Amino acid sequence: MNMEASLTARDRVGIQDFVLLDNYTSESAFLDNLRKRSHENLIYTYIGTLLVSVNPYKELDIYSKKQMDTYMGVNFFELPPHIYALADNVFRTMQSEYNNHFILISGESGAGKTEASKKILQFYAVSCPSTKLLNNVRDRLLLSNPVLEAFGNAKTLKNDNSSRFGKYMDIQFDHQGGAVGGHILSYLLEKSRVVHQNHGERNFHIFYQLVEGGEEDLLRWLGLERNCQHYRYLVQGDCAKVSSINDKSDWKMVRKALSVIEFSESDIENLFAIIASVLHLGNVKFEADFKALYLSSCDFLKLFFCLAVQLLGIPTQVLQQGLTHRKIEAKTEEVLSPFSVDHAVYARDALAKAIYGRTFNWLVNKINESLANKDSSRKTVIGLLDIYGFEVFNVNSFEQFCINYCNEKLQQLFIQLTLKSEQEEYEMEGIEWEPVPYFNNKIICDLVEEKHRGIIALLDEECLRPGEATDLTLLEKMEEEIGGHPHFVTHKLADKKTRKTLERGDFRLLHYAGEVTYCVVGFLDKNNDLLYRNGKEVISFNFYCKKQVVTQFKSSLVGLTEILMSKEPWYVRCIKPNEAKQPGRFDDVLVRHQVKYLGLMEHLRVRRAGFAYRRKYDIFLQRYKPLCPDTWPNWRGTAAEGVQRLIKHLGYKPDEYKMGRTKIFIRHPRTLFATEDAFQICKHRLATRIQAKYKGY
Ligand code: AD9
Ligand code: MG
Repeated sequence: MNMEASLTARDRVGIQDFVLLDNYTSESAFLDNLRKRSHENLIYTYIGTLLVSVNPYKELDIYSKKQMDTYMGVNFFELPPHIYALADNVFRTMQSEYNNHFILISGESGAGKTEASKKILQFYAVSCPSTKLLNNVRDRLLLSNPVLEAFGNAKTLKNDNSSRFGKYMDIQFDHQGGAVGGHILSYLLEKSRVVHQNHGERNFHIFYQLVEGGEEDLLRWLGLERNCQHYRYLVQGDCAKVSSINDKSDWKMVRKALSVIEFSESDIENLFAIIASVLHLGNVKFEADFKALYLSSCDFLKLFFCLAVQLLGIPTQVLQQGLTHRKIEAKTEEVLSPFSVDHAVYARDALAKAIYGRTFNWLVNKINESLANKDSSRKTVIGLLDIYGFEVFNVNSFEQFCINYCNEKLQQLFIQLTLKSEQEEYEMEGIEWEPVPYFNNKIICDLVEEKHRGIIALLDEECLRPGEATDLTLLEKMEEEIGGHPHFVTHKLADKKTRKTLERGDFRLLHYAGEVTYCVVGFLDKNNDLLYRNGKEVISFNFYCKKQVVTQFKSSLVGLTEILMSKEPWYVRCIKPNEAKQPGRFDDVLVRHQVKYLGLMEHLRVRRAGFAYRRKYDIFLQRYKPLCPDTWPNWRGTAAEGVQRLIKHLGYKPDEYKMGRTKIFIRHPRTLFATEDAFQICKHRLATRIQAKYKGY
């Protein structure tokens, strides 16, 4: 190709790796490259080994089996960037180094995280060596997705298939690289959606799938009408039908998936009966007369009671009482006091949420049982993290607070692992280094989670003052304790101009990804997640030693961070090109904002100035020593000297590497790939020679 032609091609499709960008400190140049590529449907671009992915909002013909084969076992930078290249690279590193990895997929709501995680899983399912036995595991791993999405995803204003729970999935591999098992951890499901949806949003997909797709017999048995409009819990968002979603065919998929994952027919029946009972429960009405509260009699109620007796083993009378009366413990006796209608509605909704939440956990456990690997020999794992993305709506509540806090934590982990520790490592290893400044969001994480005076601590404290505390006293407490914090503002604290944008019951956080105004109404209640006492008895939960929701969530995120920190990280950063969910539209302002807060420019600078690969001297020497007659078969000096001798023999140029205190640092992956290729050839030769030698025996 002549120079001119290649320039034109580069002009048109941009470059594949931002590290090679001439003007690598310019945000506009970065954006230009992303825009060019995305207009050519080239949605993937690297920053070294990090993958940037721009949501195309249309099906692209790049995920075929043929494409998978193309990427399988090929060095990372030899082919155009692809999520399969990343998946393959992770897999091969795991195989050669026999250690554990995780892929952190991040980006805001609708950016393409869940799709990316599915592509990775599909790649492993197809590309890993398989036997008949493993095929089983493979199918289950793949089919766990539609089931969990049916029960844990929903249409929101941001995304027609928005994840409303966090998911971390370990895929376990044996020595030969076969996928032999898996394990899923789920994080804080947005249960409030079961009883309430904002305008333009839906309940969890499964409800609509059941009503639209459920077989006649099944619906009859469950007493359901084939009409979503009949169910209060399905119509609050006023958009039961969504053009991008086919509930009928999704239902078939879920049914099939459930049987492959080894749910028995009775498990499946019970599962749908519970879903139906939630719908019936939602239609229960209450009427008050002077002294008492009654359940308005209707068919739904009978059906709900009938299912409750069958499934949950709760006698009708207990349930009826639980929904209408509070039990008050006096000194020696218990007294029943009737609810107001509002209280009764609250108790009903709380019960529905609890039933659904329990069912979701049960589902995850069942899936885990089916994915569990029975063989106890040591495995290596690749973890996939796909959580709900950062989101900002017109009105943001407790749920957004938890989701955005979770994203804040993951951003902190990313900073910790890439920008911070990378630079600290150069310093520790004595490698000359010009520090790259970056925004550390620790200040926001602390604001939320600091002991005693962080928002979570204050929220919990208020939850422990029942009867006295309200959402507004929480707001006052926050104003008192953290009023001066640069990332926190309320109506009272704001200057004149900002005040106009805040209501009295609002507080605003300046997150790493932008400002979010939260309405404090409902915070205490949702954090308490209470069932009235009778309600608790009704589904015999062991609720009494329970921690508040957000504190539980905080500790589960600490647990997650520990799991991740023990593994080698890889990153996919997803970008949402426009708010309209449309193909071919690249909104510069929106994308620039994401490039900024995802820390991509800083990451690029560190990559540009830094080293793509590093290994401890002894590990490097152990692997590559056959490549040099001085180090093979045994090297008697120090590992560092051995490595020095080895790379001299291999002809490494001085600017291609640096020798640190304990590790060798290699600037470009291609240097290492060349060494690895030489090693593979050498290994092959050695094996042939050994075979020839022993042939006569
Ligand atoms: V959320 O935080 O769960 O609300 P995600 O998970 O980041 O969000 P998701 O993967 O669900 O977003 O993508 C949103 C939609 O974009 C999908 O339903 C697809 O319609 C579309 N999408 C995303 N990635 C791709 C892709 N690689 N190819 C085609 C895509 N369409
Ligand atoms: Mg998602």
